[in-house]
Amino acid sequence: MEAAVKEEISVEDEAVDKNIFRDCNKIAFYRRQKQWLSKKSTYQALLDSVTTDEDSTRFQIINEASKVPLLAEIYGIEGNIFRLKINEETPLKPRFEVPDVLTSKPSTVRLISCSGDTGSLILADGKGDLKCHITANPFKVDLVSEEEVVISINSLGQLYFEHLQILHKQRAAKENEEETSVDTSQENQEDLGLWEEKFGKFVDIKANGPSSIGLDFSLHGFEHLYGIPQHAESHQLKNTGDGDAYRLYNLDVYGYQIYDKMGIYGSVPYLLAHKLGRTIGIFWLNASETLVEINTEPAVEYTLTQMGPVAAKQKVRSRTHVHWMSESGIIDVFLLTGPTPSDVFKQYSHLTGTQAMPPLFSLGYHQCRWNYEDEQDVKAVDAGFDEHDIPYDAMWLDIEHTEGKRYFTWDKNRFPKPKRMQELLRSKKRKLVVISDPHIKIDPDYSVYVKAKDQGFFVKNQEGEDFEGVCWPGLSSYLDFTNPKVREWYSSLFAFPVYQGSTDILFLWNDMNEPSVFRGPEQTMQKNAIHHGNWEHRELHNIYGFYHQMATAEGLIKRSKGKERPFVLTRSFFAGSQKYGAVWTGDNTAEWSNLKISIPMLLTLSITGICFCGGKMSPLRLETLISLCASFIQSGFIGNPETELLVRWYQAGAYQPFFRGHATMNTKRREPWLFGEEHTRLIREAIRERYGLLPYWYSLFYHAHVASQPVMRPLWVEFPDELKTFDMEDEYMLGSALLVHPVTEPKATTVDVFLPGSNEVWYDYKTFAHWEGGCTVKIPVALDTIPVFQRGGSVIPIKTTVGKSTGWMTESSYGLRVALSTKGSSVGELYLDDGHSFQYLHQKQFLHRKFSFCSSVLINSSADQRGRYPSKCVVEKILVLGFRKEPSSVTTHSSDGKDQPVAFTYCAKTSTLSLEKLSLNIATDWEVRII
Ligand code: NBV
Repeated sequence: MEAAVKEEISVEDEAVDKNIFRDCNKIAFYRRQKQWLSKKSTYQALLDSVTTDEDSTRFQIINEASKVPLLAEIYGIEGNIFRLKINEETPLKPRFEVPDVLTSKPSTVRLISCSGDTGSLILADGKGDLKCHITANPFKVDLVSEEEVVISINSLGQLYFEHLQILHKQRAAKENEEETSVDTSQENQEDLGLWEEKFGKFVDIKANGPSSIGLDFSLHGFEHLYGIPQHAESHQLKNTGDGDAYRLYNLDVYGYQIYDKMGIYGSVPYLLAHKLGRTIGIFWLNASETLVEINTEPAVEYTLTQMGPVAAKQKVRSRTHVHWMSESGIIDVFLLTGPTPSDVFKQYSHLTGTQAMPPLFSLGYHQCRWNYEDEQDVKAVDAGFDEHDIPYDAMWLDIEHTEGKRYFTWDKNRFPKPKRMQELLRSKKRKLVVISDPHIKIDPDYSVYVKAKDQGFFVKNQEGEDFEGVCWPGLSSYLDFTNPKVREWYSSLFAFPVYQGSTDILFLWNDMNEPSVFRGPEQTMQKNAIHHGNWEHRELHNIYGFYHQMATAEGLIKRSKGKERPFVLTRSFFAGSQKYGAVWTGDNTAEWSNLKISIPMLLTLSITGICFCGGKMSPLRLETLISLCASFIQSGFIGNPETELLVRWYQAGAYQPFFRGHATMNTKRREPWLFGEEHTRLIREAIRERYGLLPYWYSLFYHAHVASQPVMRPLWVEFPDELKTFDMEDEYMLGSALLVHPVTEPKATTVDVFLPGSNEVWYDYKTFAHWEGGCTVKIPVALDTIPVFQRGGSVIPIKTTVGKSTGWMTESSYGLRVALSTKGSSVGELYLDDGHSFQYLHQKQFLHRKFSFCSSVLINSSADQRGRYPSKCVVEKILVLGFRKEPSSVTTHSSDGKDQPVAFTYCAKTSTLSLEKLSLNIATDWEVRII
């Protein structure tokens, strides 16, 4: 069976077969909504039905044709957020409302109704300037700030709500009894897929009939929209044409096509819009298949000629219409009103949570392959890193490490003593990460299967039996992670005595959790499979992977009795997945274009809360290209472009939040030292640069964790007033201090780097050359160049020596890179804790320091007095960039009043002051005075 499964899924296939997947026109609810909307049937709010309580304001909405009442609820939520819910007032049975994504019941603020005229209602939150204007007929909601409409809801009349119905046959029978005729005109139109929808050989029988919903939002003055991952698309969302929409439907798309709006592994139904002076967000909380259309109407200027002799001009602002359509559930939408990008990030994480604080090791380099053959192989690769002086933190094992893809087991021949292997890694201060997929092999001798089956923990089919589908182990059943009991049980499987052969250095990787079902429709689960609570899979498809990662992360926390931070990488995700770990971008292709698109894809994930994200380096089909390149060399071509791609991928990866090398099965080995000495050196350099910057990375993650700010940031987030940055996606910021422009073109000799900000100054990270902001500079690049620039005004903490892994660097000294602003000042931070436990949270065992440079004095002071962490580490080096004149003396001044002179070197050519051999404890207050 296993061989058959491998044959079925050819891992060498070149391009994705798009016929396996549906486009909009093959999606029945899309066709239905389009057809119905063309009839322009309107909804009316019945404002005499308004009721208000502590939490919300409610009123009925009625469609002029169907007359079935809907109930609208408007909530004001703390932090300038509005929530609009629309559901059927009396549905035949409850409709699905997404649980577990909101971190808690959002704290509401009471909305006060101000006077509106008879056909309208105005709600205000009583504090700020925000108001909600509800117009009765046709129903429309305007969100107003400072007397200006920011967002209009349903101004295009695209509100759409399919009411749950009795199956028409039953209804006909019932109504026959009552001797009335039934209008079956709609039901007869097979292509509307009301009760049954065909796609290829698959038929989706819909027990609840059509249940789709839709609504439009007009964003006034906004032309730049971002978000709604996951698509292999540009960072700025594009307008969608006819029959085209961004699809949110989690799918296993091997070798996905780029610049395409088809849904891939994960979905975050959350979109941001930005214009000069304002950023907003729309979070559409729905876990069923969702489509998003985007349409920008540019600004227009009318000349009014009837105004008399002087022609008057009237300007109509540009606006972008966003049309959301979901297959099922209710309308539950949050409007995040900003006004700054940072406010929107806070508002979103107030709802869905912030990035989990990762264990420090997980920010290092990860070495993966499908598969490392056996213990001996692991040992050899591990030794290879030391031999070549390349740091790495975690070794990864793919599906072949198990006994026939039975997760939580070990192949006895390949890995006879998994604990011994882990002890070896532990002795090197490294970790092991193993894969655990959600499908469970149907095998009466496999205890995980038997226990899950006995307890009824699998997703069910229509007949009420366990759903069965084919995946890596052959015929499998799928755990129903939407059931809290299943999650609890699954998490208990990670307990050390239960997961035989596991130790506390073993962490997890969740793959195939879209879920991937090999012979299923679109390679996933039938929509009418049944989950806990009798919900159809269609209602919650997009949240399945979220729950898998949640259960895994909880398992790792539980096995440590609540003490240790988990690390779990997931392929599928939903809004809020950031609380459980990291995400990667799946099975990409080894082409330059794929390297290039990894940047916008990660930027999009980052601004939608998922800060811990990374691409896949040395992706699946690199092997093909490498063999090709060998023939190039033989036929006399100079250079080795394909190895060049590998190097560039490492260099880009070193500056992305999650940094892992991976390779597919049947490929030649691809460890960093297998491409000749020069390339080994370049890869070593890139990885070592990453390790040198770990204090900065870790501090950024802390900031993401406590203050919701993304680690990897599009330029527009840092420079929201600079129009030119709004569509930039070939460069980005790491925090607010580093600008990175990875080389993503073959044989590049220069890259054009835009350095934003008219009052900014930027320093080349390596040469210290500097430029004023607001210009594009041509930077010469060789194969060892990673174009990185430090922003004037920032202080970056680094490690001065790099060890074999993060574990070897705990005690090593710090350096501070002080880059002066045009005003000669700068600030920065360092966050530090034990790197693995929750003591930073429960016992406040952390150190948060602030560095500020002003009037030639650098001060190290506490940024958070609550934290304590005994660190003996010292600051050993300080580099001041942009220091205009050679100092006459430099002294350190400690908190006990002692002054000490410091030796320094000054380079007038680069305006760089360098202080070395310092011994200033990182944890105490001190000053460095430059005279
Ligand atoms: O588990 C095998 C692979 C894994 O290496 C890869 O990273 C995942 O994205 N997995 C997909 C399944 C195989 C896909 C062909």
